[in-house]
Amino acid sequence: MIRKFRFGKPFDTEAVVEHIEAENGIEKFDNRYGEISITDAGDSAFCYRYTMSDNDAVYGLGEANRGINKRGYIYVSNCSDDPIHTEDKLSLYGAHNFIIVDGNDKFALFFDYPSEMTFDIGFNKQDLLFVGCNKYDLDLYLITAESILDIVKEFRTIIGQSYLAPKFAFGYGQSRWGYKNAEDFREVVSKHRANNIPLDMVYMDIDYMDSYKDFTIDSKRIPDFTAFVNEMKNEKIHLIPIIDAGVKVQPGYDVYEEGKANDYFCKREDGTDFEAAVWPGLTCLPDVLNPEARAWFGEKYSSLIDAGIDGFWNDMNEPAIFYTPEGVEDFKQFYDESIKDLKEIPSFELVGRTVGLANNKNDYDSFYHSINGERVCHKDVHNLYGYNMTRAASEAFGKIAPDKDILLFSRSSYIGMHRYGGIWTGDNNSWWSHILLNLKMLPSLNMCGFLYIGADLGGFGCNTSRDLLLRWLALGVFTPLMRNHSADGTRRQEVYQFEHIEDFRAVINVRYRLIPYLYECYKNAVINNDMMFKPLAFVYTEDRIARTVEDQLLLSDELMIAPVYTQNAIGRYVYLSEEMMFIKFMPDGSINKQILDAGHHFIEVALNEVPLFIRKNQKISIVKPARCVDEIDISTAEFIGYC
Ligand code: MIG
Repeated sequence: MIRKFRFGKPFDTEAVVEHIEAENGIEKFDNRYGEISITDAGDSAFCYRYTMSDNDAVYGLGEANRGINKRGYIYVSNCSDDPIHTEDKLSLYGAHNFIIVDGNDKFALFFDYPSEMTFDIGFNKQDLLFVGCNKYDLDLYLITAESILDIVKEFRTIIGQSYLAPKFAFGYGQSRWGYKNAEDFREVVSKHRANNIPLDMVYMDIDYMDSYKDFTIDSKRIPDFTAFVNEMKNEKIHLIPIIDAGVKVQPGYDVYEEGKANDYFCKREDGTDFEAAVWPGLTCLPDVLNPEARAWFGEKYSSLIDAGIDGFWNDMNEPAIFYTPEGVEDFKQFYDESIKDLKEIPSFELVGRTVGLANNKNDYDSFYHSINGERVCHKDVHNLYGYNMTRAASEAFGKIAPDKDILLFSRSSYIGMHRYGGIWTGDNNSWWSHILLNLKMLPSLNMCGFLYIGADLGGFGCNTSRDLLLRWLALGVFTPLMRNHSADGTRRQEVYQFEHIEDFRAVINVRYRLIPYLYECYKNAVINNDMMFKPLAFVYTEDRIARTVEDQLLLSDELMIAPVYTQNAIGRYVYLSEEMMFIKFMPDGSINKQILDAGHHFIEVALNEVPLFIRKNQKISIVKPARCVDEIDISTAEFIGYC
């Protein structure tokens, strides 16, 4: 059952697509599911409190830090461009305000609120679940059902069907910030092909653009873009360009001129265009919350689609800000007043001030959207920007190329964006702990509607290592987006940079053997509002041990995955709640099978093997590997499992 409680005057985020009659929140909220207080006194105007029992678990929050069970920490929904995802971080790129309480009471809450919101889940007080924000304008959805899986399904039903990515998007993708010209891309393709490593996508990061201007190509780097896209097509490669949120301020640049002339950019309080520096220098932000501006910005993708492009990734759409002229002015003043004479350098303050130029709250508080004739301060709708940038593209695709299946994913997101595109989880690092974080986010994202998802395999920041990349790829085999991506300046991490390339081939081949099955699982999850990845706790609800397992997941109805995520390991421990068939994809293409009883086991897994578990009385189909999705031969399918 779903009930919707209204507090104050909420902004319509369009996260929920089903019409549900709103009840007066203050009068009608059922105290069995927590207490709500509202006040006009500034901070924490809205407070929700629920006393958790000892064994209650709390799930959800989509792209968030820490465990699958969120209990024990504090999280803040505030879309942030923060590339260092250490355990202490409260905010990442997304804002997914959906939580599920699983205990004596089973219920879920969706706080449809587009600005900063705090979820303290037993952090300040171990049995207190607290959710709060600074304005009491929101819709709160309360969902109850027999089981947690039913609750998720009910929620997914009201937020609408998830974006369905094309099948080629299940192929392997190679990406790197630093590829600059046609030759760089050609080399990536030819080295994969020459080494017989399957490949479907090559990602184009910001350097393909002319001076980082959206929807332009640097013709010195790629002289004839359409011809190049075609050349790649003939190699069965999809080129996937990046699009950044900010539009370069440059007289004569058509996107800038059009946006300016039509008032399609976000404004300062005085009505002038708000400017913020990102990669191109000063940029304007398309006002994607304004329906007209959104349609205009989306239409801009058509030049690339006309050139044959059929996939995009939207970046920097929190939106990320390196600095604003106003911020620099403040800094100058601080410099003049405090440190010019270098008498007493307040070093901590100097460092803080410098770092604080980027993604500064003052800047987010200082610009405005124009939404259906109303001026709305960005700070009140901050978490909706990436969502609506991606929505802009998706809505335009429906008009520009209705018959084309286009891959689209975003860095920043809010619930609702799941209908328009997928996400990647941003700038992780080449750390072993981030393999596990990648795994933990999968079910949490699925609860919130995001199904086409994946992390930068091998790690974006820092130098990767051969074993880390192999282990991470062995998890990536199962994630819808399987993309190797890394930052400029880090160790090269294309698989052909390492010794014994056959080991990488073995792992990536497993992906291709599973693509028909995986795509089917994914598609069914989209159509039926199901989760593709589930915590063991959602299925083995009566098994106390299974309920706390956080490094294994159920995949669809048939499988369990349990990747190795520690350095120098020869394998790992797994917990089976029921008898399963443990299979191992071996480097020679054979498949080892072994029935394991319920209980604890140590499984040995070498770096070039991929482990997988088939649940009792289930089977899956596998095919022969191919060099790209298009060449997968379905007639080679065979069943494996409990046949
Ligand atoms: O400020 O385009 O998360 O994937 O390679 C960094 C360069 C901007 C951040 C993205 C990353 C991408 C990088 N971008």
